Amino acid sequence: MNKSVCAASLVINLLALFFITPHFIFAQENTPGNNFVSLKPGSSVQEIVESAAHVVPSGRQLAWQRLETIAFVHFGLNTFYNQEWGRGNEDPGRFNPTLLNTDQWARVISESGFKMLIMTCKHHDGFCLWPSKFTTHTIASSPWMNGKGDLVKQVSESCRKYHLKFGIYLSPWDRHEPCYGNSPEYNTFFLNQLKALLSNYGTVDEVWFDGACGEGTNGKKQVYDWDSYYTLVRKLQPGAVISIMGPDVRWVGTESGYGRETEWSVVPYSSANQDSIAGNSQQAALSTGFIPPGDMEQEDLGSRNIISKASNLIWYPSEVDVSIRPGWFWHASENTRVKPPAKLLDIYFSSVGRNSTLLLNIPPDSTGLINESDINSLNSWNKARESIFMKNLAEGASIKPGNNALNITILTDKNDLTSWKPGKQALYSLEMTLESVTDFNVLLLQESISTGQRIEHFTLDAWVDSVWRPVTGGTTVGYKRLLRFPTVHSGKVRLSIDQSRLEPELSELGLYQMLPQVHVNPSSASFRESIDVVLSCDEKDVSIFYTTDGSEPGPKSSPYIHPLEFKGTTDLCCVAIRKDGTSSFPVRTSYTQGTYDIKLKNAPDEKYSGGGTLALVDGAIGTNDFADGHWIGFNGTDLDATLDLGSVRNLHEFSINFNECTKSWIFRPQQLEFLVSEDGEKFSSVYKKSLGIPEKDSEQIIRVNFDFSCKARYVKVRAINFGKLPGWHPGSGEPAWLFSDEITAR
Ligand code: FUL
Ligand code: CA
Repeated sequence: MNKSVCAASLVINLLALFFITPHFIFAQENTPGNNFVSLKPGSSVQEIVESAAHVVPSGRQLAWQRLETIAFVHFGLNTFYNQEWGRGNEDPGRFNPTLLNTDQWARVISESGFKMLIMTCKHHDGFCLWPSKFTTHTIASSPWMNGKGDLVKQVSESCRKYHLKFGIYLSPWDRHEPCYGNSPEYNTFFLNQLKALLSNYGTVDEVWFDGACGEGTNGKKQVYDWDSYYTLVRKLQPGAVISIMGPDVRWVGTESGYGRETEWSVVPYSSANQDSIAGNSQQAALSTGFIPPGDMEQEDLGSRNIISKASNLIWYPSEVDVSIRPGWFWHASENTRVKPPAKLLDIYFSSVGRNSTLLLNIPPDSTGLINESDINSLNSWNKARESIFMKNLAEGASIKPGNNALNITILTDKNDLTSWKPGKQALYSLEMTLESVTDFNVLLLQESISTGQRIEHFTLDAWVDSVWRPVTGGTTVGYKRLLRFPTVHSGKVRLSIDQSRLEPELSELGLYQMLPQVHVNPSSASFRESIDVVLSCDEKDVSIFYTTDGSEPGPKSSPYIHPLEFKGTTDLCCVAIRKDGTSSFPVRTSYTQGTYDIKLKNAPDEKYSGGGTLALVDGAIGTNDFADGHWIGFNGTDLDATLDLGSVRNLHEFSINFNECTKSWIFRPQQLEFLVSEDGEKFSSVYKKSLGIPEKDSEQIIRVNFDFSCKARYVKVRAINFGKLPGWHPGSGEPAWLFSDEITAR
């Protein structure tokens, strides 16, 4: 996906969220729990904290939270136009998936552990994947199934077949519909579409209203009648949560896949009078200046400090939406950029493991199938989660007496509905002797949220070398908290709840071991004559296997014994396998024989020479520390490098890194260009972009990576220095530094 579009959607999402209406009235129904509380004016902090501890999810919110992982499916005309945001003038004639099979979608999604599928029935381009009666901009005008198909129907049926719940995404922003912007007329149009989707496709469990919103074809801004939309959803699908621009589920505030470490599901709603909101909610929202907790930059949305200033509190849990690819829609060029299983696992720990649900987007391709590359990544991700969470090492532990007669099985029965209360005291610690002395590096905790979210701080210690050593800890737990830490070898642990709003209620506790991890040193490099490569693993009882033919190694592949010596260009793939068969993720590296020659037009600064120009192609990547010896720095001048690959090769991927640290005067280049040539004389440009302007306190590595197929022997990289430091900078007017490392052309 085009970065500026992605950024734009984020900004629009944020902006849109500022105008969300506080719809207490919608939030409140659907018991069992009271998910809203109005605080008495003048309440003490203690009283507010206790009230917060009693706010609980509504029935639909609880059911939704327990799903944990949900798949998002972006599919539509954009898939055929190779774009992210259609303009609304696309030709339905282009919609023609020749192999479409929604059973394949549902099977892949359900086999990957997801519990619901949310379908983009209509995205911003206005194109409907069902034959809507209210517009001709639908699949009925497409060649697919001679215009007789109903994709929403097929998807909903496949979901039922594979035991997936079904959710709908219907974009309020419609760039095709001519009446968009004539507010009452479009609201009726939208309600008609919504009604059709909620009436004809069985049970709907989530309705996802996007925050992205802009002008329609006539340039007018639409005023959405959210109240009517919500009323209709409640009437026709009372079990469905309404998300993002809705009262039940909150957008976490980022599309990166990473939620907050401190994530409260109980957050303030503005100090508004409930009657007036019920009567006239839109105006009330605007006049009270209510700002919803949608902005990720606000790290803390519900701690004591925040709720103590609130007038109303609401159960409003967070959802982390992220795509398995750079874009939300499928693009052929992104088949090689599917997030690898290790990244998906990291996202899982940082979303589900941080008291959120994960909404992972898996966009089918233009043939109408989920692509092999996505399936492979999902399979390994799912296998990894299964093997990590298969054996809870806390199972069978004996509890130190005095802990309110806890039977550990309540916490290890994989059932979040059975739970344990330590008694009246809010602080307590739970000491457990494990069945055996063992290795672990993951802690799982679950609170019984049907009685509220209460834990504010916890720590885990382990008995190592006859003393208690701190292992990990955190703030919130909520529905689920997962923490990773360096491997501990111990047979006794102690969980302490150091701070809690009221007596906490734990439903699950687990200790697990991550997959083994292989380390490869050096990781990808170029060399002149030969190179030695060392493989290792942090665990003792594992064997390492490798291949050099591109295939994924298994226990029958070559075992690693000594450092490997490669004399020619080699692609290496290795895994570590435990005795019980648990395998690490495969690690792939490549070693290119160093016919590389690299010439720089401008000499780098002596202090930041990277130890020679080869530093730019040696496979050792510069870290966040610009002075780590890998980075090559230019003071006021440009990077102008020419690589000679030795012979003409087929190239398909290019990348380069820049270090930016504005406080140390290191700025990104203003412009970057890649050129290629077969003869070293005639170069043609394959990439040219300006890299934008940094934020004031930017400290980051900027990686530019793009795919382009060509034949070339020479690659020229030109990065134009940012120039004079800008007015706001203490060094204003002085020349900026440019720091670069690792150019790849593969
Ligand atoms: C955003 C949209 O603009 C994107 O295209 C995508 O649908 C994402 C889930 O939400 O706001
Ligand atoms: Ca339990």
